[in-house]
Amino acid sequence: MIEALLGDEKVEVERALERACEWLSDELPDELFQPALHAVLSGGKRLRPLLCVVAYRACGGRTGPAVYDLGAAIELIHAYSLMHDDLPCMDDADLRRGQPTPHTIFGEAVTARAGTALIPAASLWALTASDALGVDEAVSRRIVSELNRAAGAGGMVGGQALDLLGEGQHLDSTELDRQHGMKTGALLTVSLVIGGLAAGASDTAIAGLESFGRGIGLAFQVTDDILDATEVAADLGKHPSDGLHDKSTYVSLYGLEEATRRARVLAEEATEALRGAGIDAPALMALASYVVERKR
Ligand code: GRG
Repeated sequence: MIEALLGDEKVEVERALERACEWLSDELPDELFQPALHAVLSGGKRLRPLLCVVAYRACGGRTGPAVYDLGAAIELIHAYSLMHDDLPCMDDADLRRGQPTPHTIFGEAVTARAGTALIPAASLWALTASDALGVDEAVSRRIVSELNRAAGAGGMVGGQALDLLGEGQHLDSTELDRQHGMKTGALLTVSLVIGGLAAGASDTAIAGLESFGRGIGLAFQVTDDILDATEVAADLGKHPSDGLHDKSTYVSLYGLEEATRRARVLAEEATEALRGAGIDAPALMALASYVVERKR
C-alpha cells in the first residue's frame, strides 16, 4: 500500500537529497562535507520530506522538483540531529540505518562540527526551495521560522534535553508525551505544516495538519519504543538502547499490548482530525498507518 502510493515520491526525495548534497559540497570544507554526506545519504525512511510533499499536494500544491528540495531542507535538520544524537556524549551509538555512525568513521569532533554546519544550511536550502516554488516573501519567512522553531529549544533540541535529563527517572505519561512531542513530534508536524504553507493552505487546513502531525508524532514514538523493546539490531538497523540508558518508555509505562493499542488509537485520531479539517488525502492516511505498522 505505502510502496504503491509513495514509491516514486521516495525516489524524488532521494534525488532532492542528492541536489542538496551537491550544493553542500560547495558550501562546506571537505572535512565537514564528508561526514555530512554520509549522514544525509545513508538511507532512512525519509518520513519528514515525504510528509512535506504529500501535505503540499493534499493542499492543492502543484508538484515539481522544488517541493522535494523543501522536504530535503527538513531532512538536513533530521540528519544533523541523528549525527549529534549518536555521539558518545549523547546516546553513544555506533550503528544507524545498518551502517556505522559518522563519528565512528570521521571522529567525534569533526562529526559534531559537520552536524552543526547542517543547521544553518537547512534554513538556506529551505529559502532557496521556497524561492524556486514562487511562494511570496511572507510565506517564505514563515516556512523558515516554523522550521527553526520546531528544531530549536521549544521543539527538538528542548525535547532531546528533556530526554537526557529523564534518564534513570520514572516519567509519567504527561511528561513522556511532552518530551516526545518536542523531540520527535515537532519536526514531523512542521514537515506537514511547511508543505501546507508552500501550497497556500488555509488556516483551517494548517490547523488540521498540525493536529494530524501531533497525533502521528506520538504514535511514531510509541512504535519506536515498541520496536526498541522487541526487535534486534539486524532488523532495526541500530542497536536497541532504551534499556541501556535506563529511559522511561511507553512500553515501560503501559506494557507492550497497551502501547500497541495506544499507537493505533493515536494514528486513527490523527486521521480523524485531518478529515475534520476537510483534508481527505489517501497518501497522508497511508503514512499514518505506516508510522504504526513499520518494522524499523
Ligand atoms: C543540544 C540537547 C541538544 C540536542 C541537540 C541531538 C539533538 C539536538 C536532537 C536529537 C533529536 C532526536 C534524535 C530525535 C529522535 C528522532 C527520531 C525518532 C529519530 C529516528 O527517526 P526515523 O525513524 O529515522 O525517522 P530514519 O533513519 O528513518 O531517518
